[in-house]
Amino acid sequence: MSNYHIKHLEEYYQVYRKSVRNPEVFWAEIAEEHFMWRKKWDKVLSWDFSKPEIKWFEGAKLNITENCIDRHLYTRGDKTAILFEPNNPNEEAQHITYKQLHERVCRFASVLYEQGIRKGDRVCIYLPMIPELAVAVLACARIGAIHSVVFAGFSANALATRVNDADCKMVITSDGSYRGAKTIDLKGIVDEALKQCSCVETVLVAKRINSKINMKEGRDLWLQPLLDDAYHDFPPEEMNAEDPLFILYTSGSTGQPKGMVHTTAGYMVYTAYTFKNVFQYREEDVYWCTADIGWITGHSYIIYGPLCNGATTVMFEGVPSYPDFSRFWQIVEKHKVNQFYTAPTAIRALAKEGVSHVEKHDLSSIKVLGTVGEPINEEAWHWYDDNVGKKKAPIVDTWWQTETGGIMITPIPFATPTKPTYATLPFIGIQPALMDENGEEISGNQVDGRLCVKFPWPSIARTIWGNHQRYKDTYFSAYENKYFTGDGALRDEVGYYRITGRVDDVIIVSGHNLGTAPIEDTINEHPAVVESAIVGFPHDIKGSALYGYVTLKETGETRNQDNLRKEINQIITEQIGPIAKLDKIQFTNGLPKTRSGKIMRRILRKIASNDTSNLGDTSTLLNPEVVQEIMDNAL
Ligand code: 7RM
Repeated sequence: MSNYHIKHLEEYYQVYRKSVRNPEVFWAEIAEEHFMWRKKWDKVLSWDFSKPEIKWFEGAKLNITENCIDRHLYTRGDKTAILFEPNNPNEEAQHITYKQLHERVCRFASVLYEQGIRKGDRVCIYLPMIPELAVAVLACARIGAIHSVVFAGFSANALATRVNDADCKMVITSDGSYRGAKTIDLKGIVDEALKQCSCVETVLVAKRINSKINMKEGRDLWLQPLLDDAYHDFPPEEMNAEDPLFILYTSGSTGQPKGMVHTTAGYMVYTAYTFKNVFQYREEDVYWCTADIGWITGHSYIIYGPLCNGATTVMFEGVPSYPDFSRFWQIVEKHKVNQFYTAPTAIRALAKEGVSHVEKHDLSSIKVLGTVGEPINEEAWHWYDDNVGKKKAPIVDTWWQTETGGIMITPIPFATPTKPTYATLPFIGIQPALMDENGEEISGNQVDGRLCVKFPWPSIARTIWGNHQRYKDTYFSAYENKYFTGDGALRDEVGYYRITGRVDDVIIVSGHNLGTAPIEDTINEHPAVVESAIVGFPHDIKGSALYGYVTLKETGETRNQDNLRKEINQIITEQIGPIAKLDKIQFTNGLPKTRSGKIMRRILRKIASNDTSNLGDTSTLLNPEVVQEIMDNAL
């Protein structure tokens, strides 16, 4: 029996028990046998959820890129590491071997070094899904700089907030990006953002769309000539186990996004181990995760987890709908993809277009299907199972978070029997708990509650950049001595988990987590607006869409309401990004509030979802009269 590669349900239970009974012995064994260390650890784990402080493999020294690249050079140097599929299907795919990746990462690391970047410096990466993005991430890791990837769909304002929060010295971007038939002026967005950032000294610009852009003298440099002149070998910096590897921002329920900090050794061990088992990756397989590297799924399961296992990982630049809705399946056929990992929102969008697109292509290479990002509804699950997996490929519904670094609750394909809409069982080493309203853990099965985790796992985020107090308040204060996920879940009769969704004020739109607070703040900047509240409502394709209740300064506002709606969505687009636009905007004379002044979102959610038969307890409402008015005018 190998603890590293689990193949049967019996094995899962055995290894799981071992991992829970003696976590330190278990994780030390995994770490020892499957990774390269410059120096071994002195202590496997120390933790205290009340501070909170969590350390794994303390005293160890390593570099994650040595594990992701260098160690494969002799055994699989000519194997494709990254398989790049461009936006335009007529542009040739690129097969970047482990040897080539090594050289590209070394050259990029040399450039960073030449430009004054040192261990511990923060580098913001704002790039489309092109090879330079993966190379830049790995180059930072190689020299020990902390990367902060910002999804290239975010607006200038959102970018500026993140650059400033992490105090980044450098931004890496491109002249532009392709998105289906459109191009996006990324460099223009960076220029706009950097008007608000004084910390950035250098901007490296990759060429992608060959557009004419403005290069700011003394700050902006074209990347390619620097790479051409750079040294092709760069020794990996020796990092401590708990040195930060990256910061990745996730939206919170109030204001500022949270810069989740992930550290080196534990993150590496856990993402590699989960990747191997959750996707049952075998040496000759081609693995494809459709996420963007701007999200945690891309960090852990396009870059670090796959490369640590010497896998071939596909990087797709485009969108599922270009040139038409068969693109995903055309790519699966073309590259003979064996593991395919995507989000429910993509599955629903594709299902809506009918099965003809799927049927045109040979998908027989597919062995495992994955889903992540939000609860998958039963209909989408079956569509995926029937039409993509042809009922032969198990679906791994993987529940996890930016904060958890790696997959937490998931089936292990061919071992765990799947059940539609259930993420099923905790992964090895994960100890979930369901909590009731009184803060007590609920035991037994067929129960539901708030999902917590009782014991640390190697890839848990260690802090929020620059704000440890907020880290403590958000994740470790709701329940004593437990990590609180913010999600609700139920546990069925055999102990399978089904995640029911967020219990806080984050709404997941098309797989993107959007905090309601920053959107409301933005709307409230409009001169005609008094206040606003955003809630989610069910949407066929996006999973959830945004419904805004907006109170205007002058009741009986004489201006054209449709124009106002356009203006509101316009400022949202400018300040946050088009993903945060509201599908519905209802103008109100007031918002239902509790006596302590908190908007009762529960009621607004029910009205938005057209589910007003029972509004629940409204006795704490200060202004019950507005509820009727809002119901009467609901959209
Ligand atoms: C990986 C990722 C985290 C939130 C999480 C959940 C929701 C993610 C599932 C899911 C039901 C799933 N990170 N979520 N996966 N809900 N089933 N399989 O998505 O930080 O961006 O989002 O996403 O609410 O708390 S994330």
